Amino acid sequence: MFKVLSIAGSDPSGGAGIQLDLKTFHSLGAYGMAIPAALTVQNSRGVVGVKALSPGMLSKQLEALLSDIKPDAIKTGMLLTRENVRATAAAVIKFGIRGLVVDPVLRSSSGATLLQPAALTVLKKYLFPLALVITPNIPEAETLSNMSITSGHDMDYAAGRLIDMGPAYVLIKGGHSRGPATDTLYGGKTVLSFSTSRQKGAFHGTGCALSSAIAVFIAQGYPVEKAVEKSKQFVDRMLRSAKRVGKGGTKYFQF
Ligand code: PXL
Repeated sequence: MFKVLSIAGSDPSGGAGIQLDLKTFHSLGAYGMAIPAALTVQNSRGVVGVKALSPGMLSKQLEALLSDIKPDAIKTGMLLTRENVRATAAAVIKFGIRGLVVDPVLRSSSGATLLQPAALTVLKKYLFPLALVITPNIPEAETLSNMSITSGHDMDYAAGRLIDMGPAYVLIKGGHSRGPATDTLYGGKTVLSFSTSRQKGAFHGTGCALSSAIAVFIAQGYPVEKAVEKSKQFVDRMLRSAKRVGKGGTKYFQF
């Protein structure tokens, strides 16, 4: 049995955050655990409020859990505050977690802040060096590398800057640009591109599902290149069967 932990935000509508992460872990055959680093107030129309778990509570929960049930991989998502980023990094070091997948979630599609600007530096300085893979989308990669990305060359350059921050691999998700949905993996022997055809519509939780799937396949022992390939196939399958669940326009994954 492979055990995977999500440290991320709660999305009560079930379409993103720890709720979606747990569904993803379960559907891929892993034993799922989750700590909500923050709560969101949201429905299918978007995020209207956020509140962080206190860093003391996060540290206590990490200590209680990791000293008892060691996960084979951890995925982080919405951490919201600098203190929560630090608490997460400290626990990863203390418990020697090697399969760390960091989804550097900065904003929701509806524009809500999911990582406070004051947390950006600690994310880059303390959490990225511990990560096996980080999975920014293009707007996130731009913010994190402090440059705009308008060409393939820009993306390569930004990826170089991100790799210099210490993660073993960087997966830049191109889903927000036009054309086929191409994700590019840096850090291995060669740069690898993974393309799937673009599905019509707006989707909720795609990044959460991808990083959670990568964590499951890492836990199962796949090399990062294969874990990413399998995760991309999984997300593509989920996109094809996604449906609207509420009154908002975005489609949610159906398991
Ligand atoms: O998809 C980014 C994201 C991550 N985590 C939580 C969210 C969202 C977007 O709304 O609510 C908890």
